[in-house]
Amino acid sequence: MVKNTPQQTENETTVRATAPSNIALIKYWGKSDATLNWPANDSISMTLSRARTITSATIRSNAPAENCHRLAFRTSATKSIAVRDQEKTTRFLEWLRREIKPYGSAEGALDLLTYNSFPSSCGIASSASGFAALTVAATAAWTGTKNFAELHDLGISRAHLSDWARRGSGSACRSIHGGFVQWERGHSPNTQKINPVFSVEHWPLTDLIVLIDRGAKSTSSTEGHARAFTSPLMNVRLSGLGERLKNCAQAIEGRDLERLGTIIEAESIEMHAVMMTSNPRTDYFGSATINFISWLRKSRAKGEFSAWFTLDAGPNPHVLCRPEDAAAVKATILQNFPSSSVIHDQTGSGAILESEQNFGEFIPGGFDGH
Ligand code: 2P0
Repeated sequence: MVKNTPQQTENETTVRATAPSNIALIKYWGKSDATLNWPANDSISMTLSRARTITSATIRSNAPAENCHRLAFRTSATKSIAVRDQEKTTRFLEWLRREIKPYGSAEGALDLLTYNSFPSSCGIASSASGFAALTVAATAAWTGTKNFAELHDLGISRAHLSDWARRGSGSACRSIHGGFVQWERGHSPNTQKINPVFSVEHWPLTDLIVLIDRGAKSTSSTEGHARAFTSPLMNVRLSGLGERLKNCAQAIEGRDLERLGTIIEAESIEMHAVMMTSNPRTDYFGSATINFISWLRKSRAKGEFSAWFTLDAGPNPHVLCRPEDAAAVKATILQNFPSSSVIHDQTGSGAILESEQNFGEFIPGGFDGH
C-alpha cells in the first residue's frame, strides 16, 4: 500500500465519475499529430457498459503545491498502488486546468482514487475509460459541480469533456458519449468532431470479451501508434478506410449484424497487419488468439452461431452478437476454451457523474468470471 493513498474524510466533498470502455469497430491507429492526438483517420466505436473505470476526486486541503496531485489505483477493498504513469497524468491534469479556467475556478491539487471493473492492459481499452473518468472527475471537482446539468449550466457540455479527454488518450473521447460514436479527424487538429451517431436504444448489441490471455501488453498503444506509418500497408489501409467506415455506419443504421460482422473482422485483421509489418514489428497477440478466431469462424460457418470478432491492441477477442444469442454463444465459448473467462458486456450510455461522501463499494474484477 502506498503512503500517498487519498484518505477522504466525511466533510470533504468527493465527486465520483464512472466511464465505460469502448470497442472500436473502425479503428484509430496512427496519428497525424501525436501531441494533439490528431488521428490519421476517422473511427467509429460502440460504448460499453460493464467494463468501466470509476474515479473519485477531492480537492486536497493541504497540498504543498497546486500540481501535487495524489493519484492512487485501487487494487482491492483496502489496497491501492501508485498510478503507473504519474507524470503523464499530472501533465494532462495541468493542461486540463487551463482549459477549465474560463468556465469557473480550477484551483488546488486533487486527490484521485481510481479502479477498473476489468483487468488492465490486456486489450480492453483501459486508457479510454481511465482518461474519460479522470476528465469528468477532475472537471467536476475543480468546478464544484455534482452532475452533468450543473456542468452544462457553466457552459461545459459532453462535447467539451470529450474533446478534453481526447488530449489524455485519443480513444477516451469516444467513452464520454453513449451508443455508437464517430470520431472525425476533420481537416486540422482543431476541427475534429466526436459525435454520438446512433443511440443505445437504436441497436443494443452484446460484446463478449473473451479473456484468453491476461498478461499486460509489451508495447503501449501510444508507442504502437507512433510505429504505424513505418508499415508499407499503412497508406493502403488509409486509402480504403473512408469507404469501410461508410459501410460500417450503414450496417449499424440497418441493424445488419452479418454485414457489420464481416466489416469488423476485416478491419481488425487489417489493423493488426499494419502492427505486424511496422518497424519494429509489433505483435499484440499470439497463438491463443489465432486458435480462437479460427475456431469462431469455423463454428460460424458450420451454422453453430451468429457471432463475429474484433480485436483491440491486445490478445483478447471481443465477440459481438445479438443479446438473445449471448447466453448460448458464451456457453459454447467457455465449453471450448475452459481456461478463459468472459466479460459479458453490451452497448452502454457513456460517462456518469455522481456526488458522494465515500468512495463506494469496491467490486474486485467486477465481471462475470468463470
Ligand atoms: C481504437 N486503439 O480505436 C484503437 C484500436 C487500440 C486499437 O485507440 O496514444 O490508448 O492514448 O491516444 O487511445 C488505443 O490507443 O492511444 C486505441 P493514445 P489509445 O480504440
